[in-house]
Amino acid sequence: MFHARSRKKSKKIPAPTHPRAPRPRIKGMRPTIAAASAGIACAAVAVATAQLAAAAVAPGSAPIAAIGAAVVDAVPEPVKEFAIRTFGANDKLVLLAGIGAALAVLAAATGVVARRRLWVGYAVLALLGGAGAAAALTRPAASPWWALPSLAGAACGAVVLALLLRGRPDREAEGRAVPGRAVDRRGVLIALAGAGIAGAAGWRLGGTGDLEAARSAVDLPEPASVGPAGTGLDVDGLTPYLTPNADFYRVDTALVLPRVLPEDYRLRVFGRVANPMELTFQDLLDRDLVEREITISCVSNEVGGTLAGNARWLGVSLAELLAEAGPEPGADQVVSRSADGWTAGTPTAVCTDGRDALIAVGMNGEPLPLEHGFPVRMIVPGLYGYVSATKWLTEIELSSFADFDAYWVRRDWAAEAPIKTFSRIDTPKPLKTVPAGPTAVAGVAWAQQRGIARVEVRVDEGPWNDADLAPVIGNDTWRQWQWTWEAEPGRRKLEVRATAGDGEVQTGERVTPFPDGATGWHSVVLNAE
Ligand SMILES: Nc1nc2c(c(=O)[nH]1)N[C@H]1C(S)=C(S)[C@@H](COP(=O)(O)O)O[C@H]1N2
Ligand SMILES: [Mo]
Repeated sequence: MFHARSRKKSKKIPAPTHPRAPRPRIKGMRPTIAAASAGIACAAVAVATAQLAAAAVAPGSAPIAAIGAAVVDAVPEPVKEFAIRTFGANDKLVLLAGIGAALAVLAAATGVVARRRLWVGYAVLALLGGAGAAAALTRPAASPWWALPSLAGAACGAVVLALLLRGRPDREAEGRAVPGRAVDRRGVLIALAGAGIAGAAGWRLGGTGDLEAARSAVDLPEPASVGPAGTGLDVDGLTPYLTPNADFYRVDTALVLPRVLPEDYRLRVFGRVANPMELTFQDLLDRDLVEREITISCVSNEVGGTLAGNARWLGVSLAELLAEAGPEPGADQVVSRSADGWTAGTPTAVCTDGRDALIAVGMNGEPLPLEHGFPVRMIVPGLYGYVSATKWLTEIELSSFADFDAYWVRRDWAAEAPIKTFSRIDTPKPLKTVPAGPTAVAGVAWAQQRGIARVEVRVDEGPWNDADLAPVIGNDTWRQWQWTWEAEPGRRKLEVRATAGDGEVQTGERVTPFPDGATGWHSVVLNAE
């Protein structure tokens, strides 16, 4: 009551302006800014201490990572597609930055309110700490310890809040007409500095240094069986035949890289099998390894998109492993699970039909990069990644399609998803101006398992022209193509289509990636002059 009255009064009777004051101050602005920065400092301390605690528990247990992961799992399909389309490979960064920004705004507002009603500050901290802990505990890989970082962060934030907004609500303390607690401004700076140090330490300790070291220490054995090596065409602007690891597309739901050290690694093969098995990383390396060139691609790839890559994968035959485990009749689904609880479901028949389905440990002559599943992932030629290419693989459970829906199937993507015939123009680029006359048109095409038999290009919906194809080593890799175009001046449209090894001509009907992969011919519009 007293505050309310005094505020009203202050509106009616403006404080006298000192004659020498350079400019009138907006009343209450400075204490408000101080309070907002106190709120941000509290949040920074809370997040930083949580990050530090998470370095000891698991990086995924940090509140921002956990809430982000929960958001990733919960967002409706159209939002996810929009995010991938708009932000591409930066979608994870955008999400984390968004959460950080929302938190900063909330913290500033809370600081302002808490100057007068301290309990609101504690309540918000308790709510956020609880939300972080709940999000962490519901992560598939969580242990009860995963609640700790959020709770520790909230507790530290509360202590800092009490220290920064010390004393009784007191308008005299500000010498202004706006009531509220005095903000310890020096304390705000100290808290921000402390948060910076704790956050940096947490970042470093929770970083990937030990994983990188473990990866460097892996000595991959020579393969017992080496597949043929493809060669590429040499055209400027054409996607290289083998994708370097550093350029390989990355798609997964992991905001924080799952940490799996080779010495701790176990692959469990269980479920509806006669002989459940458990293999260490060394057990895998000790088996006969095969090396094969296989192109993998993502179901979210749009017409003309780049969510595909071709690598030499080194690994254990999945079919051999399954033969030893002995799937029971009716166990028609191989459920693969990652260290962070993501799942894919692959038809057992596909895994055992003689194709090079692999439990992979190597990629282009190196241990798997951390982002591509270190130390062990699955690769199954012919199926989109979400139903076959589990990274950070730790479990293979024999089940049935009737009994289990994997991660994306629960989100209404198709349960079975063979790769659709795809072709793309890499060069020339859209909207480019090219000189009239002979122009190299080139790109890649793929239809894993069936192979690419033919690629055709047409100009302005004229007749189709056969492109030259790179030599082929098998049906599981993409095939580069090139065609020399006698460009005539004007605005031109180039289109490409492929024919798979089984005679199927790529359809021109445009459909979106959801629910089982995009179709349609890729076209490029440009100017010739
Ligand atoms: N653990 C895990 N594995 C995963 C995914 C994932 O989200 N989590 N995404 C899959 C999808 S959708 C694709 S397309 C491929 C991509 O593999 P890459 O990132 O090595 O290119 O990984 C698959 N394996
Ligand atoms: Mo994917």
